[in-house]
Amino acid sequence: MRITVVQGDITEQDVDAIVNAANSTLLGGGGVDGAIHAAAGPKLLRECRELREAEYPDGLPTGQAAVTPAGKLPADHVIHTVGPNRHAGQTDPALLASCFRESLNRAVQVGDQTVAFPAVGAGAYGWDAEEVARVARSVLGEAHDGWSDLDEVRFVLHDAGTTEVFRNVFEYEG
Ligand code: AR6
Repeated sequence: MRITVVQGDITEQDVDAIVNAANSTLLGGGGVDGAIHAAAGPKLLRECRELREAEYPDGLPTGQAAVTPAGKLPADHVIHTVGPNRHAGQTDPALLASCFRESLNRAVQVGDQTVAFPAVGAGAYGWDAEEVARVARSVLGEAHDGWSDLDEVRFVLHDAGTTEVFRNVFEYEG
């Protein structure tokens, strides 16, 4: 599995799946979630509503991940995951690790081989970008069924500062 770090807009990535830093409603929001829904068009919101009604009537729990088609995006799927909200007292990094792990498990389940992640948790939910990068790196060091089928995990960071933080953690610290 190749791990790459790029600066850019995750909605433009030509990968099999992009991960959305969603909230438990699955009905959209600000940040990367808003950008993904805006670029994907109303079909994505319809898919999210159906998923919510069929499988998560009480909302997608923190640390879990669920897949929908990607509407107008170049990707095939959007994998929605809900990071822990530090501002709501969810400060356990194990929940953040679970977001990365479960997103990759979902990708493998639907046969996706290239997956792009944003800095889940590093915006509205209040996590330090370096901690997010370290948690992600640690999860990628785990071995799970099917993960060897993944070709590329790409971290797509919106701003130069966060990109630098991820580059340092992944490229210089291994
Ligand atoms: N491409 C890549 N990264 C982006 C993009 C983009 N187009 N837009 C923003 N980011 P956030 P969270 C970065 O707040 O902290 C939403 O309202 C951004 O700079 O999107 O997990 C949800 O609905 C930051 O580094 O996600 C939830 O309610 C990173 O994406 C809540 O925010 C994550 O920031 C989730 O908060």
